[in-house]
Amino acid sequence: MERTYVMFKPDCLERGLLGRILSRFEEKGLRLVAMKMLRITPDLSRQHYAEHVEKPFYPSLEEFITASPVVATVFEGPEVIRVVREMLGATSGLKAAAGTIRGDFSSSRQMNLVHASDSPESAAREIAIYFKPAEILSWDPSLACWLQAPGEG
Ligand code: FUP
Repeated sequence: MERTYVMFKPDCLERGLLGRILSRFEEKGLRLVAMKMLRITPDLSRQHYAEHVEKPFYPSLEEFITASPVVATVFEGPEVIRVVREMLGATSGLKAAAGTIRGDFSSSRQMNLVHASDSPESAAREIAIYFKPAEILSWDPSLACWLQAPGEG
């Protein structure tokens, strides 16, 4: 069982797409184990995007990510890091395959609606930035037995 950090970015909230996009993860059977709404500050943005802070596009990225609230979540499931990245599609909405979230809803490289961790290391780092351990609620949905056969999870 893996966990991944998934963040619904300001464009997702501004465009009223939070419910529709969150539904895709629920419909897939991924387990929501943490959720909060917050406003990203410039400090938090530099922490989240540490690997991009020196890149030329960073100032514009910071302006975008701090412009409106985000919804921070953690999802749990087998291979969930890869599964969510595949559901999102390529970084740019212009390149993302039709049927993916970005392919269906975004036409931008920056305004690509949702962030998701790209490796177990970044998932651990990002979850720790946004959530205290006590804010992550492990639970067993009653329907779990109809989403996967015994031993598959
Ligand atoms: P991803 O892993 O798909 O979130 O994408 P990256 O880590 O490569 O980029 C982080 C964020 O920077 C992306 F959400 C989009 C943004 N970005 C730009 O705004 N301009 C660029 O040239 C590249 C990335």
